[in-house]
Amino acid sequence: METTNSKLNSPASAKGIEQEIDAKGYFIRQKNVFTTPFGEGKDQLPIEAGRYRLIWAKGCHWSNRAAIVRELLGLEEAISINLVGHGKHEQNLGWEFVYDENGIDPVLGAQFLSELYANADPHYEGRTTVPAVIDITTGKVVNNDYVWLTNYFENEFSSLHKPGAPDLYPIHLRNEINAYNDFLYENVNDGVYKAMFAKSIEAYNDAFNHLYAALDSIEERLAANRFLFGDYVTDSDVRLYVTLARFDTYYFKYLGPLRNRIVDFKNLWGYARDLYEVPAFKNNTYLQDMAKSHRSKSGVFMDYNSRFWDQLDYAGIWSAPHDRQTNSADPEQKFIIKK
Ligand SMILES: N[C@@H](CCC(=O)N[C@@H](CS)C(=O)NCC(=O)O)C(=O)O
Repeated sequence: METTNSKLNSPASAKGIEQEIDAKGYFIRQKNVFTTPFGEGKDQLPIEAGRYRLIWAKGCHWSNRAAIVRELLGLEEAISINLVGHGKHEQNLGWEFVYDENGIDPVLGAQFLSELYANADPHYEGRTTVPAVIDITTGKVVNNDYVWLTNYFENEFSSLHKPGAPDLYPIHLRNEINAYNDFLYENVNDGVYKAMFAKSIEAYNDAFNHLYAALDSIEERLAANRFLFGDYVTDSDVRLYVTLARFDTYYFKYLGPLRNRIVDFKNLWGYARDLYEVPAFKNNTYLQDMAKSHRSKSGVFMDYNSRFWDQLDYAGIWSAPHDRQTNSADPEQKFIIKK
C-alpha cells in the first residue's frame, strides 16, 4: 500500500535557526516574507468570509495569539483553522498536519506546511513557520506576518466580527498599544527565544536580564491595573499571555536556572489566570500538551516534566481563584464591547 509520504512530495528536511545566529552568538530572527496586508485596497488581501485558513501549532505562541484573537472576535465561521505538529520521522520535516485523518488537511489537501509555502514561492529559503494564513482558493501561504496578524483580525476583519465582539485595539489606544507591543516583542515574546537560542553566554545573559527586567516592570504595572491598559483586555494582553502560558510549563527547561517562575510574581500570576478564565483563551491553550516532554522515560536522570507530567493538572493549577477584579472599576466586565 502506498503511504501518504510517497503519494505526496516529501519536503526537504526543515531549516534550523543556524542562519539566524550572528557572529557574537545572538539569535536574530528571520524577517517575515509573506507580509501583504489584509484590507480593501488595491494590492491588499481581500476580506472575504471563508477564503482563508489559519494554520497554527499548540506550542507556538506567535500563532497562539492569532488563534485566541480569532475566537475572541467570533471569526470562527469567517476564517477556518487547523493545527500542525511534528510527525515521527528520522529527519525534522517541519510542520505537518498530524492531527488529521491520514495526516492530510481536509481543506487544503496537504500533508506538510512546507507544501503550502512552496505553492506560494517554490524558491522560499527560510524556515516554514506558523502562523500561516492560506488562501483556500489557491492553496498558497499569503500571510505569515505574526507581528500584525492579530491587528488585521481586529481591524480589517471587523465587518465579519460577531455581534458584541470586544474591541481589543481601541483607536484612542493604538499608538500606545503598538509601542507596548514592540516592548513586549523585544523583551518578552522574542526575549524568551533570544535566551533559549543564544549560542554565547554573553548573548544569553543579555537576553535573560532584559527578560526579567521587563517582567519586573510588568509586575509593577499590574499592581494598579487589572490588565495592561487598565480595566479591559487589549491586543497587548493576548501577546503577553501566550508567553506566560509557556513559561513554567516548558520554557523553563531551556531557560537555564530561573530567577523566578511566573507563579512567583503575584500580579503576573493572578493576571494570567484572569485571562485563562476567558473561554477563547482557555480553549486555545493546551497546557498539558505543551508540558508533555518528548523524552522517553528511561535513563537515570529524567527532566521534571518527564517524571511528573501525568501527575500535574495544569488546567486545574491555572483555574485557581484570583482577586484581580479588585483592580478594576468595572469588575464584572473584561472587555470593551463594540457598539
Ligand atoms: N514567522 C516568524 C515567527 C514564527 C515562528 O518562529 N514560528 C515557529 C514556531 S513558534 C515555527 O513555525 N518554527 C518552525 C521551524 O522553525 O521549522 C519567523 O519566521 O521567525
